[in-house]
Amino acid sequence: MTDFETRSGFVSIVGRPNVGKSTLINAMVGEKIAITSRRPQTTRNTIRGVLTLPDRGSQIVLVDTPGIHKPKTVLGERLNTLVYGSLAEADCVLFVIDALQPIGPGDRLIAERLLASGTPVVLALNKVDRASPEQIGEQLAAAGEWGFDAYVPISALKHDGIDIVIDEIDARLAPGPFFFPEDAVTDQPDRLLAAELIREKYLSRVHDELPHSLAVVVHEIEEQDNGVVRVTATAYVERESQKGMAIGKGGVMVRDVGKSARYDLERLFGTKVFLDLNVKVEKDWQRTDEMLDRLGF
Ligand SMILES: Nc1nc2c(ncn2[C@@H]2O[C@H](COP(=O)(O)OP(=O)(O)OP(=O)(O)O)[C@@H](O)[C@H]2O)c(=O)[nH]1
Ligand SMILES: [Mg+2]
Repeated sequence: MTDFETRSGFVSIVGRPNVGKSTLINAMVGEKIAITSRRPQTTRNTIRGVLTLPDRGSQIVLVDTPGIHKPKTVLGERLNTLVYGSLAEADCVLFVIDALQPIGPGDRLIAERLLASGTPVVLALNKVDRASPEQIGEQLAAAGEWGFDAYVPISALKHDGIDIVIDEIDARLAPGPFFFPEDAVTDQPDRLLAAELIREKYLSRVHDELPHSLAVVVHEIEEQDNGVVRVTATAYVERESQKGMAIGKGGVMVRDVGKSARYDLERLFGTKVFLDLNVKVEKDWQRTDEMLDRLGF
C-alpha cells in the first residue's frame, strides 16, 4: 500500500549514438532541452527532461544519455559508465533503435544488458519517416525477438508516434510523488544549457575531428544594469591547429557561431544577450582526468 495519489518514474533513454535519443526527449517534453546533430556522440551528459501529465496525475522524468559505443578515450569510458549508471536508477527504459540501420552488435549488446536488468523496456523504432514499410517490418520482427514490453514505430523529428510512446510509459509508472514542479521541463542549470547551445552551433559548422575535440564552458551569466544578459564562454580545442578552425578566417567562424548561439540564448533567457566567446587550446582534454573534472564530466 502507498499513500500516493500520483504516479511517477524515471525513464532512461538509451541506444547507439545518433539514433535520435535527444531529438526524442525534446519531442516528448515539447521544448529543446538537449542539443542534436548529424554526428554521433553529440550528447556528453545525462540530461533530465520532465513531462507532467496533470490530467492523469503522473510525472515522467526522462533521462537522455550519451550513445553507447566502444570507448576509445577516457571521455568515452566515462560516458558509457554514465549510461549504465543511469540504468540502475531507471523504473523503465526507452530503448531507441534506428529504422534505417540494420540491428547490429551495438544494439544487441544494449538489448542483452536491458534484458538482464529486468527493467521494463519500451522499444522505439525511430526515423520511420525515411524508412520503407519493408524496412520497418523487418526491424520490428528482428527486435521483436528480444520480447520487450512494447514496440512503437516513431519519427522523433516529425513528432509521429510520440503520444503512443508516452502512453506506453505512463502505463508502467508506479504510485509515487512528483519530483519536479508541474511546469518544469528540465533541471539543467542555465550555464549548462547555454554551453550546450553554443557547442551545437559549432557541431553543425565544423568538420573532421574538431567536433570531438571541442568542449564549451560557460563561466558566467550576468544580468547587467541595462537588462542585457552577458554570457562569458570559452570553446576549448585540443590542438593549436584546431584553434584556427574554431576561430575561422578573420574570426568569421566564431562570429557566425556566436550570432547563431545568441539567437537561441535570447529565446532561452527571454532578453537581449551579449555573448563573449573565446577560443582556447587545452591539450588532449579528452584524455586527462583532471581536465574532464574541470570541464564538468
Ligand atoms: N529522418 C529522421 N531523422 C531523425 C529523426 N530523429 C532524429 N533524427 C536525426 O538524427 C540525427 C541524430 O539525432 P540526435 O537526436 O542527435 O541523436 P542521439 O541519439 O541523441 O545521438 P548521440 O547523442 O550522439 O548519441 C540528427 O541529425 C537528427 O535530426 C527522425 O525521426 N527522422
Ligand atoms: Mg544525443
